[in-house]
Amino acid sequence: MVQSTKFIWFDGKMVPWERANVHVLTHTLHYGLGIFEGIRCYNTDNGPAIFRLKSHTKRFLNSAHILNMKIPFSFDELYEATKETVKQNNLKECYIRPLGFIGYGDMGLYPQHNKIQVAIAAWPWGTYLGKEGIKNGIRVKVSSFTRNQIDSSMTKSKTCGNYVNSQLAKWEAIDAGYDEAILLDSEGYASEGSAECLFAVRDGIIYTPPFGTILEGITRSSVVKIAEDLGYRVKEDRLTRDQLYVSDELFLAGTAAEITPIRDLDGRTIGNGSRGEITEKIQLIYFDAVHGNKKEYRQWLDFV
Ligand code: PPE
Repeated sequence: MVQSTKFIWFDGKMVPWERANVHVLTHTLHYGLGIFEGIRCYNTDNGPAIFRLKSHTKRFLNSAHILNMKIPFSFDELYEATKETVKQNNLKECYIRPLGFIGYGDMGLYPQHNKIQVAIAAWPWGTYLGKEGIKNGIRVKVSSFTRNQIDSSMTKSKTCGNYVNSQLAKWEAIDAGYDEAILLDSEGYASEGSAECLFAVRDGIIYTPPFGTILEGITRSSVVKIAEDLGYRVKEDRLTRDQLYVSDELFLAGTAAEITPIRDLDGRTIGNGSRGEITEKIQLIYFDAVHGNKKEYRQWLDFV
C-alpha cells in the first residue's frame, strides 16, 4: 500500500492527504482521458533534489497540449508546487505524481463544463522492480499484447488511458511468473517495457528503439547522455525480438524502475545471466548523478 504523507497539492492548495478526494462521477475515472507524470526526488549533500523537474513539468504540459486539455496552471506554478509538495511533507527521497484530470460535471464523451483539475502527491517509494532486480537483473516476457499504436493513441502523451495496455502486459507477465513485460509494436519490433524504455548492448554498441510508439523517456535521454559521455556509441534502431535474445546485455530505464538489468527474456538467458558490464557502469553513474555526486550532471537537479 502506498505510504501516505501529510499533504497533497490539489488545485492550487495544500490539502491533507486524506481529504484529497473526488466524486465517483469524475470524468477521467470513466473515460481515461487524463495525464500524469512520475518524478523522483533523491537526497544529496545539499538536501533533497528533484531529478529533471523541468523536463517532467514540460512533458506534463505537453501531454495536456496533445490531448487539448487546458491545464489552469502555468509551468512556473506547477514547478513551484512540485517542490512545495516535497518540502511541506518533509521528504528527503520520494516519488512524485502530478495528475491532470477532467473533473465532475457532464458525463459523455464531450464534456463542456467540467473543470480540469490538477493534483501533485509525493510519497516514499523504494525500488520499482526490487533491489535484487537492480543488482542482478529481472526476468522479462515479451507480451502477447501489441503496444498502443501511434494512429490510435497519443503515445507521446503520458495519458492515463494508455496504461490499460501497459497493465494488460504487466499482469500477463507476472501471472506467467515473470517480473515485467516488453511490448512489440504492430510491425513486431520491440517498443518498450510496460513503464520503461528499453536498451540493448551488442558488441559494445548501445541500441535503443526510436520514438515510434514509445514515450519520450527522460531517463532514456539521461542514459544516452551518460553512455555517450563514457565514449559509447548509442544507436537509435529498431530491434527485433530475436535480436534481443542474442544481445550481450539488456536493461530497462525509467523514473520508477531507474536502471534495471534484464537477465532473462522469454526463458533465454541474456549475456552472463546477471547485470552486464556496461549496464553496471551506466547504472553507477546514474545513481551518482541523481544523488548529486557528479558535477557534470548537476544541472539535472532541482533542489528543493
Ligand atoms: N515508457 C513508459 C510507458 C512509461 O510509463 C515510462 C515511465 C517510461 C517509458 C520511462 O519514462 P521516464 O520516466 O521519463 O524515464 N513510467 C512512469 C510510471 C510508472 C508507474 O508505475 O506509475 C515512471 O517510471 O514513473
